[in-house]
Amino acid sequence: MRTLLPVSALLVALAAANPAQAHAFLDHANPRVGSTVPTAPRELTLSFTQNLEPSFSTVTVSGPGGRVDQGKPQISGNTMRVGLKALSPGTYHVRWRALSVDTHTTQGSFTFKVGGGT
Ligand SMILES: [Cu+2]
Repeated sequence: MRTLLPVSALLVALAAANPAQAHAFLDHANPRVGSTVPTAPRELTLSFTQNLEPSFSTVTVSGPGGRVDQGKPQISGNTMRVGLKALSPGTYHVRWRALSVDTHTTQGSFTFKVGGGT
């Protein structure tokens, strides 16, 4: 019976340390994750589930011809925005890394496609 106590205490501690929105996860993006857009977007917007720490949050976008993002993203609250060069039709790979205000780092990637119109 003595060994059961520490285990249940640990479970309670884990549950308490893990509230519903513990980290900044990607909530939605524009262009949307996995989508095909008919015309080339001029910017990429990522919205997270938590506010971001601007200095350590980054995003890169690369496509058939290499990197197409215009460098440092603008970050405001839970939103990260980066300008895009003129995109030709093809598949684009987005890689983001976010430091949330609670100092946890998350990262992820997804693709979207710019249609050729034919
Ligand atoms: Cu967190």
